[in-house]
Formats: sequence, C-alpha cells, structure tokens
Amino acid sequence: MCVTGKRLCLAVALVAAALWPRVTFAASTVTGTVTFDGKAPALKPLAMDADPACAKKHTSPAPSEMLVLGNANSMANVMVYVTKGVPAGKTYPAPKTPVVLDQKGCQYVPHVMGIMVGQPYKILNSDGILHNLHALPKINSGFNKPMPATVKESSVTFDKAEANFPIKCDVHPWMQAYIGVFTHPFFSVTSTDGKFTISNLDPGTYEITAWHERLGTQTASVTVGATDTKTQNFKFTMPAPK
Ligand SMILES: [Cu+2]
Repeated sequence: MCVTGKRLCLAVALVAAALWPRVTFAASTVTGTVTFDGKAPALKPLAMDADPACAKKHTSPAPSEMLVLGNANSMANVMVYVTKGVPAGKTYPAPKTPVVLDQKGCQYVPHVMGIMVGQPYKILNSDGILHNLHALPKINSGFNKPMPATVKESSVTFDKAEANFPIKCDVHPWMQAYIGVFTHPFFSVTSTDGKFTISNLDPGTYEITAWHERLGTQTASVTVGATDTKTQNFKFTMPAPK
C-alpha cells in the first residue's frame, strides 16, 4: 500500500510502469519427442564373453546400446541442446550436485549424459572389478583412469564446452558412453520414451540440436516468448548406404 503521499506514490508507479516492459522472465520451455523413422535394425547384443566376470553379471545378453528404441520407435540417448541463441553475456553457474556415471554390469550408466563446465563428474564402480575409464575429448583434457576393484569412486571436472565426446573402457571394448559439456543448462537427454525438455529459456530464437551417436545431428529453430511452451520434435533415419 502506498501511504507516503500522492505525488511520491505516482512517481513510484510511473517508474515501475516504465521498468515493467524491460522485465523478462527466463520461463519458457522447449519440449518434444525424438523418433526413429524406418525399420529398426537388428543389432547384436553386447558380447561380454571375453570377461566372464562381466558375462555373469547378466542373466541374458545385454542388448546393444547403439540404437535404443521405445514404443512407436521413440529414441533414447539423444542429446538435445541449445547451440545458438543463449543471451550474450549471460552466465549460468554450474550446479554443485554431481553428474554421476556408474560402471555397472560392465556397462556405463547412463549411456549419454550432459554436464556443465565446472560441475563435478562423479564416477562410480559398482561392479567391483577392474575398469579403465578413458575419456577422449578434443577440446578438454583427456584422462585415462584405471579403476581397480578397490576404487569405488573418482571425480573430475571439465573446463571447456564440448559437445558429445566418447568415454571408453580399455579393458572392455564394448563399454562406451558419451558426454556433452555445456556453459549453460539448456540440454536434455532422451529416455526410452524419446522425450526431452529444455526449461528456463529467456525469450528469443534458439537453434536446438539433437545429436545421436550413430545417426548424426538435426537442428531446428525455435522462437519463444516470455512464458511459452513450444513443441519441437525430431526424426532420425538410417543414413543411405554409400
Ligand atoms: Cu570395463
């Protein structure tokens, strides 16, 4: 309630009105579903026989992770992220909560993940057997970390943005994961339902990229206002044989 005097109250109201249009809310969302268009290829399961300690962690062969589809060919493990349009000069603090990668059943869980520059990356070894974590970035510093049975946990950070480089295990050649490092929080990895959600966007026009380890990238331009929710779906196909 304004009780200081009519003139002052009017001045306050005018200033507030003048400022109002400049107030923007980073409250828009882009969401969608990623699907595979075509006949799903028959992929061989992961061959873990080379290490019986891995094979015996599974009651049936672990399916290939190269292309993971859900109902109606929805695609898992697609990294969807903003590649253009983040407001210039705006910075986003990295969460203190770590992104966690586990080595479980001689597989990386999750298979694809995103992280912010400087955010802790916690690596677990639930298997209790020797793994060797070998990160292969091109912009960040790589690392090659033996994780014997006794090492249950390790932690690293990445200091530069770099979308989607592989992490491999030198002991088990079928083990592969991918990580994207971002200077902003506008990324989302699809689950088996193919869905992604990128939230808290400022008003603007964004280039959104969807990346899959085998099927490449797709991009789309999406414009959002102050509090919009826009849907942008992506569809991947098998590349034509060369
Ligand atoms: Cu391994």
